[in-house]
Amino acid sequence: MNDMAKPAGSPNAAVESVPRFGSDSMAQMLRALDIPFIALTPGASFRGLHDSLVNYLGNERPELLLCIHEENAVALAHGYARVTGKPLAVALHANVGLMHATMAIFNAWCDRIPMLLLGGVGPMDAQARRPWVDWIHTSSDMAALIRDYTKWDDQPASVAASLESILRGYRMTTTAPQAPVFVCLDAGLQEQPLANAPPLPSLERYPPPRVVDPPPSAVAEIAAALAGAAAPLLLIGRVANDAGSFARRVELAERVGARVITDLKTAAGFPVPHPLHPHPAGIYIASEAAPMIRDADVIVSLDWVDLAGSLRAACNGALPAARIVHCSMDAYLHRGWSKDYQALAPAEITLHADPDRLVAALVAALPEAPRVRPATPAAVTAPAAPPAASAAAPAAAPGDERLPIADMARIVSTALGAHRPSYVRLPLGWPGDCCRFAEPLDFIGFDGGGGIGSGPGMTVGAALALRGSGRLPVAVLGDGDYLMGVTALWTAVHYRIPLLIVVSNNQSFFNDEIHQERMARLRGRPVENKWVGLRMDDPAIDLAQLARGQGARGYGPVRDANALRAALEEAVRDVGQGAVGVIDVRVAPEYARSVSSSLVKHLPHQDPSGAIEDAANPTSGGKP
Ligand SMILES: Cc1ncc(C[n+]2csc(CCOP(=O)(O)OP(=O)(O)O)c2C)c(N)n1
Ligand SMILES: [Mg+2]
Repeated sequence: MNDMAKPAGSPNAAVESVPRFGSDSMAQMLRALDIPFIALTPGASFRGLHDSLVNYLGNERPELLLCIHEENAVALAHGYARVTGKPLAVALHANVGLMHATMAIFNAWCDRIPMLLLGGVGPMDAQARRPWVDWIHTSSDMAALIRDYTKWDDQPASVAASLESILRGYRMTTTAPQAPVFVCLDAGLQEQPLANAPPLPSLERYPPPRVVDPPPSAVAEIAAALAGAAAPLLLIGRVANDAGSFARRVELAERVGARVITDLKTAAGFPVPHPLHPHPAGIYIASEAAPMIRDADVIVSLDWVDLAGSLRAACNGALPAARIVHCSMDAYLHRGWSKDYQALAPAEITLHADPDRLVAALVAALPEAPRVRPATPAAVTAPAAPPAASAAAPAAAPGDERLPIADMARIVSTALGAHRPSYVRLPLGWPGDCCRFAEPLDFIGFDGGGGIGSGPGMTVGAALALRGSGRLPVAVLGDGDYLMGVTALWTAVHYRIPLLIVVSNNQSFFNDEIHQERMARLRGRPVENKWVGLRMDDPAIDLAQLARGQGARGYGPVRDANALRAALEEAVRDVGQGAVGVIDVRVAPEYARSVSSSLVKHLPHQDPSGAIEDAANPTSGGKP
């Protein structure tokens, strides 16, 4: 950490050199693994480890990142790994801290994110327990709370076994398919004095496993299928963020003339402005992109999230005619409790392999000269820059103006375009023409598990990873998401992590207004009641003030285009100088039609056909 970023009061490094307690050795193991940060909300069940990190390692590598809520601590690690592909550690207090963290762990699990979760527990020796509190904060199988959505867990019974567990957990979480792991450290072992510390396992003797390449026979078969295809299609899902892998995907698409679809559940994996990527990414398959699936003769899924659901949605419930290749290691994580593995995907060729290794192997196997590209689809002729915001604001009472969400999106995209924005999060309803991601990290992905409240924490983690990169970390968050995780801002301010949050503030958990409207329509009940129990008004919450209260800069509420432009200009300048900025933008409660219809069509029993068109959304009718 550089001095500018270091808050006052940080202890000096390397206070002692010989481990004297169990947790000194555990901390040393974390440093050996080169884990840069450990996010935490404090708790006595890991007071031994906490002391070792501060007073034995000197609060460096790993450095403590204090979070106000465990959910934010885990979300921070999630955002960090989204950018770097690398795990952070998170320390979680016995029973209650882990309970607070569960939703964020579920999000990270669904998103296949590496992270090393360290719990405190006990002392497991009941004779050593303090009255009351050590008993309510001890459980006999703490990991049971999260076992169904972690890759592995352990509760080692000696200091030496704890070191082995931490190492094993680290290797497992960083091995594909990645997911969080949990090592629960007995408070008694952490605080155990050591006459002779057990030796740290040597990392050279326990290296990470070699990555397995896809079998050459399968590569040859897929390459031949692609080369002979008239209308090949690539579905790019969970893939790596590095520039080389990104460029190889472009190379592959160009060599075989394959069209490409990306989505907003995963990070930017292909340049959206490319002629072979004709339609903007969405959370669901957009109606314009669906014919590409129906018309394809070979489809290659690179770990596409919910392959079966996407294919069915595009084909009105049927399966596409294409021959399908599905390259994913995800099946190794599938369990019974959570159904996040989605419907069973049809695929003539299924490969349990790293999708980027498959792309590299295919590029090597295919002829170099690009094939004649298919005619440029009409949608590609859309302008490179997002269209200007509409001049006319919707009719509203004086003093209660609100921007259409599409206008907010276009103003934000235009204002930030020159500042190398890295979008950490975009809300439902963000128009496709504002998602023209051209490079890795232009967009970082979604939350994995659909758990609201992760936005602020993930943004802080991503911004930490991007600090010093020259990129502007930006998240456009719903007001509900912002409010649930708002105390993550303090962590960003405290550790000098610049970032910009734009709150798409419709003063509502608006997503559910669409559902309530749908229910009312289907049941012939008053649609005008759809907002009851969902609107956050009377009093309106001052979102900018909540930012200022934590030492961040707060702007707004802004209600019109000019005020938004002015706030963005000021915020970009402030964030460039190291600030955490939050702009409260009052937006009209509406989503783009395609998003609204995607949401309602997934209500059970109402649209068995999975048809993409939907008429029942007058709120957004007529809007793009
Ligand atoms: C923890 C959690 N609680 C409830 C939900 C259900 N839910 C899905 S979207 C949503 C509304 C989110 O509100 P906001 O962030 O303001 O976005 P908006 O829909 O208003 O654009 C809710 C409550 C959820 N996904 N996660
Ligand atoms: Mg909202």
